[in-house]
This record gives sequence, C-alpha cells and structure tokens, in this order.
Amino acid sequence: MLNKILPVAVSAVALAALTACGSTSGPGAGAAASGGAAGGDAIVMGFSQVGAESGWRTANTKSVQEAAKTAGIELKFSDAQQKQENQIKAIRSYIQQKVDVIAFSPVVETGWDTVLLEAKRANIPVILTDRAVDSEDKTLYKTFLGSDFVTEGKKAGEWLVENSKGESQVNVVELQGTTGAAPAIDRKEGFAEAIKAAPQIKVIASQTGDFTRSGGKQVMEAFLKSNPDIDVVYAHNDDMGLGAIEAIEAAGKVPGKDIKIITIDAVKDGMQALADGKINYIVECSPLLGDQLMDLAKKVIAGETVPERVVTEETTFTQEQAKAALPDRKY
Ligand code: GZL
Repeated sequence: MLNKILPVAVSAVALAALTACGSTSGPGAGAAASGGAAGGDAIVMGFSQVGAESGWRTANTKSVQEAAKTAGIELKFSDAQQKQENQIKAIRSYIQQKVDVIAFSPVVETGWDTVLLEAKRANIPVILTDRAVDSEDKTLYKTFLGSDFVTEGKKAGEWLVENSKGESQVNVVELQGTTGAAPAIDRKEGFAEAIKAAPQIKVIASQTGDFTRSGGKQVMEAFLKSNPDIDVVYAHNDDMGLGAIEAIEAAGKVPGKDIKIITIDAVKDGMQALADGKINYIVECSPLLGDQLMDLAKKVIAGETVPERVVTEETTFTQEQAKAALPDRKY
C-alpha cells in the first residue's frame, strides 16, 4: 500500500478535504483510499540501517529482513555505511516513494529534526529502532524501540565494582562506540556512574573504536604503548573487545587474566571468547528487534496508540553462563 495521490476522479474539494485533515496516525488519507501498491494491501516500510559495522548490526539486519517477510510487509532497505548523510538521503527517498512507514536506527543522536519534519508533513509515521535521536519534538516519531544503554553501561560498571574488592588501584581503558551515537554516549555515562562506588577504579584512557573490530584493535594497540599498567578494558561492544584481544595477545599479554575485558552485545563471537576465558563479562544487547518492529508498524498504520518507548529485555553473562548459553544462541 503506497501513500498515493487519489485517483483523478476524486473532486478537488474532496482531495483538499482529505489533504487538509491528513492523518496523524496512519500513512495518510491517500493510501487508505487508494489501497495498496498497484491496489495491493501490503504495507511498505522504508528502513535505513546504520551499516554493517559489527556482528550485532548483521544480526539486527537479518532480524528486520526476516520479520518483514514473516509479517507480509514489503521492506525497502538501505545500508548507510555509518554515514548520517546516507540515512537522510534514504529517508527522503522513502518519502518521495510514499512508503507507508519509515523505520531507522540513527547512526548519531543529532541532526534529524529537518528530515523527520519532512516525513511528518508527508503523513508518513516514523519508528526509531535500536538508537535514539535528541529531537525535543516527540511528535516527529511514533515510538523508540531499543535497549536502555545507560543501564547496560551501569551493569558493566557494577560487575567491575563487585570484582575489584580489595584492589588498591584498577586502571581501565575504554573503547567507545561511534562518536555521537546514543549507545556510545549512554554506555559511557552508565559505566562512569556505576564505578563511582569504587574510587580505586579509574578510567585512564578513553577513545572511539567506532564499534568495529579493527577500530578496537588499533586503539588498544595505542593504549598498550602509552599505558604500561592497564588492568581492564571496557569495550562498548563485543567487536571492539575482540579487536582488543588481538592487540593484547600481540603484546604478549593474556586477555581475561593479565588484562580483564568487559564488553556489551553478547554476539556469538563475543560469547565464544567469554567461554574461552578471554573476556570476563558481557552485558547483553539484543539485536532481535524485527518482530517487535513489524508489530509496532502495523499498529501505527492501523491508527492504534503505541507506547512512546519500548525497551528490549536483556541479561548478562559470566564465563560459566556463556558456556551453557552458547549452544542455543540465535546470533
Ligand atoms: C546497540 C547498537 C550498537 C551495538 C554495536 O543497540 O546500536 O551498534 O552495540 C553496533 O555492536 O555496532
């Protein structure tokens, strides 16, 4: 079902009336009256994905694509290669194509108001998935489906506090996610908040590795050169933690023992490293948002009220728990 101009037979007055009233919840009066694409009923969703930077992102893309198929939703999908301008272009393209609903994971928090206002004026509802925007105007999107990244950072910090008892000094290096991205900002905040409970824990260096394995490795190599006494790596995602493991081993140290590692995501490669003792603790961040996203899209298009915020459920893993969980991991 595409948001089309009504058939020309409709009088100008009726068209003006429909356009004037618009629909603040559905895809717009035009689509309701004109049926689906070429008369079909399938909902058309335009989805702008951050990129393919990590195992989490790959699993998230798979979840969205499979869920669209299962839900009978026609998915127009674009990969922004971690560039905001590509996401804005994609969203504008979806508006021109008059899709029924737009969903996207904003690569960074800022700079979205203009394009989201264009979607709103085109009567196309927007769903935020995975990451948030900093827009003050909450009418620019219908709901935000994703994790609580501050809580994830807090869980990582709380584990370190619990496991640093009796230590006189604990030097932490932090591998941050993409600069300006909600998970990077919030995971840093949550971790810093939690470690206040143990003044002996100090973040001695913090730098972005852009959520990639290569980025984590490069930054960790630099950290190792400039900081002789690193006790812990706090990586905002598994991929950067796995890169750090490569750097630590190349420096002749034992990851998980000489230098403890805490990461966030719990993708298969991270869980394997945890089970192998190279990572010490992982906070889960589920990428399996597809089914919830399609359910929310159908509700929004049907004009139903949806919660402003839908927080995904997730847990944490120790090395022993990883060994037990690995056989059943879906991603
Ligand atoms: C979190 C997601 C983050 C993951 C990274 O919801 O946005 O982006 O933690 C991914 O692995 O690159």
